[in-house]
Amino acid sequence: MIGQITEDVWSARGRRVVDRCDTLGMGPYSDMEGGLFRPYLGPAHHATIERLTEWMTQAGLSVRLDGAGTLIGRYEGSVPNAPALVIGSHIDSVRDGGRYDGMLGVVLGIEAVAVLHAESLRLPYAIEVVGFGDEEGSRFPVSMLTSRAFAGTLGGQDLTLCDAAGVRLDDALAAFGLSSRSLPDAARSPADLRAYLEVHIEQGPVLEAERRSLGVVDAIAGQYRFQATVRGTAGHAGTMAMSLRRDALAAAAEMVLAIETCGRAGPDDLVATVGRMEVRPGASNVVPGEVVFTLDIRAGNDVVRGRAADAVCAALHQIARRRDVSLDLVRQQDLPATPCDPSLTAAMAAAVARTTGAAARHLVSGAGHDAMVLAAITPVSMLFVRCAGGISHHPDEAVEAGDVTLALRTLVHVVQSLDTPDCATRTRSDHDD
Ligand code: HGY
Ligand code: MN
Ligand code: MN
Repeated sequence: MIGQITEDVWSARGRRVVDRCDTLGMGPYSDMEGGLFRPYLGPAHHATIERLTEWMTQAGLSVRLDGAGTLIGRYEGSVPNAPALVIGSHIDSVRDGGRYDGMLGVVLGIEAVAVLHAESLRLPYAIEVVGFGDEEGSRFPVSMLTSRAFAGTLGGQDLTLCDAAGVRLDDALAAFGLSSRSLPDAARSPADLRAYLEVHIEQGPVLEAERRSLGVVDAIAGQYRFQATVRGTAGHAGTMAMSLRRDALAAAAEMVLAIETCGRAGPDDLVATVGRMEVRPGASNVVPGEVVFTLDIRAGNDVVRGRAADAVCAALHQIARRRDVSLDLVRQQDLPATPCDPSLTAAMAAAVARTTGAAARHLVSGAGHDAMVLAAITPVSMLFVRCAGGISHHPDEAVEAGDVTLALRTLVHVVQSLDTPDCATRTRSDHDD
């Protein structure tokens, strides 16, 4: 076990995690001026991998890039080829996003290994710190591409998927020095892995409202992604009589309100969102002929989510019929609600209690995470860190260094506690951090 580490050293390490996330929150680690946008396989992704490789190497990790572009740092254990403990999150971001969503879990994982490395401590299993390149789906229409490649659940991914600029996924992989043929090589065997731990900002208001630094995640809400295409008739804004119009945007607008009504009709954890809409031809003096919009439906319970999706689909088709427009509604993704592993979560909760002095707050995550994909091949647990105002997917996303320090101490504690056969039941109260 690690020796006595002073409060100052822990605080300095927590501070460094925050500073590193801040460093990566701007150019060249962002592909947008004046904010953060780090899409999968873009120049910022490449620059970020280079910087993370530098920090991983300093922390004693040997680094590689897998076939999907996931960065993997490995810290060998004392028992060769024992199943590895994986710690990680995603390094991509939404457009004009925050500096800590995803990246905090990767940089904090590196710092946890740096603590062990500084003590020349080797556990009886390897530790891998991973940075998934696409969790948000902010470039291509589907999300979790790289953790699904890692979990071997990518299936016959449509490599002809295009980003907004019309660049195909397989061409983007090639431009990054990867090949679509190498995607399957990223798949890991469940036998290789011991567990997956992800530290992530809460992206919600609960921990702040209850004045808590940390929380543990019992389950992650399931999510659907749809793409809706509404087609009417484009026409001259000055001469097309209102009574003759098949206005695709007016129909889509009514559909968005119907989606909101369905979302509000369910339990609090049911949410329905239209995040992006394209209006074509998009001229001020042309009645819109076609509208494409995204639809995101989530709930902690898959029955509730399924019923809500059915209600939304029925409502949208009814609006299309009444307005004599066509509606093409394609479900692009279905990520089931995912429980976290109970014994790992108990170990995480015990570590939170030890580092914070208070019983851990258990939460359901409304946000999706790579952990829901990794759960297909290994037990997963998530640790939430308070974020200011619960704000996320926004440049005002913020964390307190003190909370990050507590998260680091908790993670290091859990990592060490997993070497006991019954890690869930034994709290290692007699141990230094
Ligand atoms: O959409 C989500 O929940 C995650 O931020 N990708
Ligand atoms: Mn996100
Ligand atoms: Mn995230």
